[in-house]
Amino acid sequence: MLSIGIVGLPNVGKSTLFKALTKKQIDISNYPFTTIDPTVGVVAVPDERLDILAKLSNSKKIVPTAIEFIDIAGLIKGAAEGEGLGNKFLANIREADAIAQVVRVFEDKNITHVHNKIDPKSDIEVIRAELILADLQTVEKRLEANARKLKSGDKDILLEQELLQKILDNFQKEIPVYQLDLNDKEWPIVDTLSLLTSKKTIFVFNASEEQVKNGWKPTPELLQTMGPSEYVVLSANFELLISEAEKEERDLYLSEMGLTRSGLDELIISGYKLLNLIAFLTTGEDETRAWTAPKGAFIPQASRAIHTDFEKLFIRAEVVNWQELVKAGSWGKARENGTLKLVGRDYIIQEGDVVEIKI
Ligand SMILES: Nc1nc2c(ncn2[C@@H]2O[C@H](COP(=O)(O)OP(=O)(O)OP(=O)(O)O)[C@@H](O)[C@H]2O)c(=O)[nH]1
Ligand SMILES: [Mg+2]
Repeated sequence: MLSIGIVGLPNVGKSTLFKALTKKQIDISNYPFTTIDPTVGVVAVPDERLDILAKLSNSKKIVPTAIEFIDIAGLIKGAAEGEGLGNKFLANIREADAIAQVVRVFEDKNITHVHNKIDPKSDIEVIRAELILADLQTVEKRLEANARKLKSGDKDILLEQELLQKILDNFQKEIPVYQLDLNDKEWPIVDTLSLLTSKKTIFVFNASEEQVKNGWKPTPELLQTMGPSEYVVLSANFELLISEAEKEERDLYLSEMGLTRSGLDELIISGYKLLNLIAFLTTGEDETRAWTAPKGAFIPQASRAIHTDFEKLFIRAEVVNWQELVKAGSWGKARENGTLKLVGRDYIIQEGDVVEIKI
């Protein structure tokens, strides 16, 4: 399951955001391997296609894909050195696929800001410095371990040492790994290090309702500090409020704010985009379900999401775009009108494909 670790300074609204997210918590029983931990929440990925397809197939249940969010305590200067238990908290997000960094932009005299000043740029830089410091230790350890092996003259180790040195040089300039332009040989090495700064980052600007209504946006200078990443602007308090409201009430609140969907939905969708993921679907009487695959994946690889053996056992699949299936009205009619296709192992799965895998 896709997982996203929430980081940020203390008191910026991380737990408020997390609480709002987990209010959307789905029936965990559909995900038997999820650890039940108060700081880990499994959240359904909003997908209106599921309801439409479920109606068409008369499905007994709907299973959306899910994202796991991990809430950790606020990071402060020195977190990487163990200040404020930072080290322990950072370890909780080492395995996450991405990071959501909550940045405070709302003003509120009653809520202390650790630096007594609302300054998103500086906040981003402080967190970045802490993540870099934590990674620095990892990279230095690997460099040392490799140095001992280097005597054997192994080419792979040599390549790795060069890469590690490049990462260190960039750390000196406060540049996180996700901003580096690395090649296809280098990224797999980076992956073995589980670095915090190699994870793609979504910035979540926690604004007041007023700021959201007025269309608050990061300045060009702030955008530059963030580097290539996704961002969303939301009010964590407002998101918590509407996550507790009934649907009609929620729609009313949203339209009053001039929004078409909630900031949380926006965040989840950004996560998919950031990580280059697509959703494909299966539908039948038992269930209509969404699955996640990397963009550009061949269908056997994508079908691993359904069952790990499917990649090996895959023979062929029937595939139809979900809208075509709805237009046709049934699987059989889509086959007749030619929108449903029989594909082999070389088919690249597309967003919104409805599939039936033959093994
Ligand atoms: N005015 C305002 N207050 C907010 C907003 N979001 C969070 N807060 C308040 O800020 C305080 C801290 O919020 P938390 O969500 O606990 O912050 P946190 O980032 O999890 O803090 P730590 O866990 O200590 O690092 C709470 O009193 C929240 O009610 C917001 O959008 N507007
Ligand atoms: Mg918290």
